[in-house]
Amino acid sequence: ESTLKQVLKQKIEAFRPRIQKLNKEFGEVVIDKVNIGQAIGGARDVRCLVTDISYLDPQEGIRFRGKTIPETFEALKAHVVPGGEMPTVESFFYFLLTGEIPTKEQAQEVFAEFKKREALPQYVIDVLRAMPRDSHPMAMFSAGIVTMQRESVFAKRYGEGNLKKTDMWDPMYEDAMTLVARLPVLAAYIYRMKYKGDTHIASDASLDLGGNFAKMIGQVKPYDDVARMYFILHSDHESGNVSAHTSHLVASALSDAYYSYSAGINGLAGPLHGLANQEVLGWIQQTMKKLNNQVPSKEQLKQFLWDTLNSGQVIPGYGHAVLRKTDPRYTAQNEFAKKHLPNDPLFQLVNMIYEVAPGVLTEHGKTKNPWPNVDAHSGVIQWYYGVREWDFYTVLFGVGRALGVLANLVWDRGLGYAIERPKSVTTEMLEKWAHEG
Ligand code: AMX
Repeated sequence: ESTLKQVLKQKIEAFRPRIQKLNKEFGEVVIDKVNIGQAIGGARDVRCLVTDISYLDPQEGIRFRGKTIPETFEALKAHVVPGGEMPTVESFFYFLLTGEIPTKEQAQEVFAEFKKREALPQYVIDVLRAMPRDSHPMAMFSAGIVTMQRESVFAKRYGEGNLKKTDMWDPMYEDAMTLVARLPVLAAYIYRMKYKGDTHIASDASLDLGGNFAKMIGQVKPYDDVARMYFILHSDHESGNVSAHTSHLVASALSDAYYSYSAGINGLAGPLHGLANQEVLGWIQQTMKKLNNQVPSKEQLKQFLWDTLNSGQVIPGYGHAVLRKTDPRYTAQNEFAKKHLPNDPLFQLVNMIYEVAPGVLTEHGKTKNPWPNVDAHSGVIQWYYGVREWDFYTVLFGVGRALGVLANLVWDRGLGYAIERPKSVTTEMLEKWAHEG
């Protein structure tokens, strides 16, 4: 059994009494209340989910296991691939799952585990190939994932009828490891099938998950670091966002990781969530086109922003349901771009939008957060390195998001979280309560 699994077992068992005690002895302690606006408005800010994998502070942004993004990269310094600047996804996943920085040997074990599991079964390829070639890559990605459900160790063990609740995390871990290992291979297959003349590049047994993904889609250095950075930055954003929450909700019915993450991917595919990064690039390109590919002046840009808002559209990549400042995931990408593509015209435009859009959005007066989120930046870096099929950008998000979601699902089973079942009320009831004040 792998060290990671042993460490997890210890950690989960040591943690479980904390949840049991809270639930048994303090279950009645009130931590929030819900108003009509929240019931109508997407449960915004209602505190009713628990996770220890990451926490999103409205001002400061995400912390993974208590560490900010720069602190996370610093802590994983020993796992930077030689000649590169980003740590391996393998070391990061160990950290997300356990909260501990792995040793070189522990990260190497994760690497070896992924290698053992990564091969994409032929039947998945057959299903992808049977889909109309113009299907959105997110539809293919989701279908590919759910197709592999037949291999779920969790579903099999559950079906045998003697799986104890406290042991459920074990087969969930097995499924999570297989899924994380296979997702880059699945994503690369879709990419090459759809956009690169159906020519494919074999997986390289010597390369880490990020480096291997770069190679399989046909990229060279430093794109391997772009892949690692993307997957890490997009991994987790606490539990209430659509992709994480959907996966958690589905898994709460004891559906396995394949069913759950496929559902999460379907949520990520929405334009208000993960699809925003594709929309950002579309919006930027449109803007450039209108000016014969010249970088606009600030005045022109201001006008484009207003035109977008006045036509009833949102400015993609700006605003956030929780964040109230610039997303540190935006900042991390901005720093990478400053170093590697400082003169790229699209990058310059992204920076100019950052100077102009917050003012326009503030004047517009609707959004609670006029600052950019992760999606305002991601597409531009991809475009620069030649990944120009922007339909595909959300799939990259989905490969990364799996790390956080699946780490959460393992812990959900470990801590025995219940099936989700919030209560609904009728509009008549709301009106009655509104009337009564
Ligand atoms: N442009 C224009 N209007 C915006 C806006 C933006 N970028 N962001 C929010 N608003 C509007 C909302 O549409 C809403 O208008 P309404 O009252 O007419 O419905 C109003 O401002 C209040 O919204 P909010 O409380 O600030 O945001 P929210 O929590 O309801 O929604 C989000 C958050 C991200 C969906 C929203 O900011 C948005 O649509 N942004 C653009 C799309 C985007 O970038 N999504 C990616 C988010 C990150 C991710 O998940 N990948």
